[in-house]
Amino acid sequence: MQALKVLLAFLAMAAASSAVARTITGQVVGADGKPVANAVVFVQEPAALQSAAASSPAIMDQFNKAFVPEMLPIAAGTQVRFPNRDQIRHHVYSFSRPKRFELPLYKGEDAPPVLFDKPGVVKIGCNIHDWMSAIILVLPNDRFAVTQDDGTFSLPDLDSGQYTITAWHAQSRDKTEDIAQRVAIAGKDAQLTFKLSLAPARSRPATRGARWDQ
Ligand SMILES: [Cu+2]
Repeated sequence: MQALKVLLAFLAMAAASSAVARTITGQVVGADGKPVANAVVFVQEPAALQSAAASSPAIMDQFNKAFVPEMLPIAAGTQVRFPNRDQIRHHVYSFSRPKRFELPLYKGEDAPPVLFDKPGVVKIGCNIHDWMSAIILVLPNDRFAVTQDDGTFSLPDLDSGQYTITAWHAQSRDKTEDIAQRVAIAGKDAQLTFKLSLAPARSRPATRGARWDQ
């Protein structure tokens, strides 16, 4: 009888804890141990996590002949708008495998939104201004976080279960699957640290804003 009581108490506890969503916090650091900002930490598996209801489109502006932001993480199935806030025309395109598209020369809000339905790295460019570049990181689901200046991140709202979590950065030499970590969430928050090997940042060409390209 005593054993049954203990078992019932344990089951009640397990049920209560599984109903509470948990958070994974942690930090992304470089090979030198210094914090890495603007890394994206995301749930790789299970890929088919329930995402929140389809939200409004994400935005990648063009302003002063640059994409803003230069790195945009989104969940697969999200539409992105590319409003042009310059007084000149841009011609936005990508040749990347997860999404090939082209928005021929346009101004203002004239370009239709683009649907990104496959996970992966989509490099964005402008046909007119070679130095304009950005990345849209299409993730398997909406459980992702971007690291702060101190390299920390917080992935909230995770139910109990097994997850594969990984980290990506525009300059990372590591494949996301090689640095992925398995985590069991069982009624407690979890902590993770990712170490990335970063390539040096590419410097911007000095031609930015030159008259001849208008
Ligand atoms: Cu342009």
